[in-house]
Parts: sequence; C-alpha cells; structure tokens
Amino acid sequence: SILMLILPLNEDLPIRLTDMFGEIQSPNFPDSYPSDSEVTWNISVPDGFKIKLYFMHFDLESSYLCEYDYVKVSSEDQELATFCGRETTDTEQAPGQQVILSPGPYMGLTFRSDFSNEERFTGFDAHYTAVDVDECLEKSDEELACDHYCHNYIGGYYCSCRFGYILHSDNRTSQTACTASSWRRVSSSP
Ligand SMILES: [Ca+2]
Ligand SMILES: [Ca+2]
Repeated sequence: SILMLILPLNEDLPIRLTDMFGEIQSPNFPDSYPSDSEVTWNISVPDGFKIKLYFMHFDLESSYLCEYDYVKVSSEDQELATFCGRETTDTEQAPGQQVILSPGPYMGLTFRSDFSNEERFTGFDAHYTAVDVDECLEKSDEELACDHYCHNYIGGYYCSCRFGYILHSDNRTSQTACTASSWRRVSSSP
C-alpha cells in the first residue's frame, strides 16, 4: 500500500505502451500544456513489427533548435526526430504530415516544456500503429532471409524451396537453407 501511494507521484516514470496502436497526447490536451513538465512514453510492440508515429495536431512554443519546449522521438539509443513550434523553419522542425518509422519494435517519445507557456500553446495529439516488417524485402542481398523463396506475413515470414529441394533448418544458427532432396534423385533415376 505504500508503493501505491508513492508511484502516482513519481512523474519521471515513463508510461509504457504495449498495444498494437494507441494515442499519445500532451498533458491537459486539448487545453494548453503545463510549464515545467516532462513526460516520456515508451512504446514496444512484438518482434516482427515496427512502429509508425504521426501527429494529428502539433502546437508547441517555438525556440532556436527547440531548446525550450520539444517533443523528442527516439528508438533505443538512436534519436529519430526533435520537434517544436507550429511550422518548420531554418532552425526548428514541426512534424507536419511526416510519418516517423522506428527501425525496430521500440519507440520512445519525450515531451518537455520549460518554465513558461505564456501563449497557451495546446500541445500535441499523436497516434502510433504497429506495422509489419517485410523481411523478404528488407534483408540485403548479402543476407537474404531465405535461400530460395521468401513469404512475408504479418508478424513474421517463412521460407520455402524450389521443386526437388527440401528446407533444412539449422537449429544452432536458426538459419534455413534449401538442399537437394536425395529421395527425389534416387526415385527419378531410370
Ligand atoms: Ca515554454
Ligand atoms: Ca513480416
């Protein structure tokens, strides 16, 4: 019961989101956001998915290089974008119609406001959805997902082989390879 009293007061704890889609809003949205505020959301989806994020509304105080109020989007240790203002200028970037895609199944979003919000900026309304990774398209030529044929499906992929070959799974490396079927060679010889 002590923990239950303490946890809601700790505003620094990131908010964990694990659904396949969701909405993220600045504090008090659609009213103006409070000063001196910092909130982090950590999104995670299953392996085999990426996260697509976009903004339906964005209205933050503008500042040089977004040093006052900002929304930062990251994935693990990689920073994907920093946004502020209402429109993109030489020194600051607003999301507009931009879609941000995570490289893997994790995305973090941090909202931060400085000590003042005099113009009553209304903040942001963002949405995320999990999108399938097409492993058949995304693997490079040197590192093909499958020996012969690759079949993408939502949340994963599988491999198959040309006629006369069988799929061989190497449990140690979890790689699949196609090897000529010895049974076919024997049975088709005259
Ligand atoms: Ca501010
Ligand atoms: Ca897939």
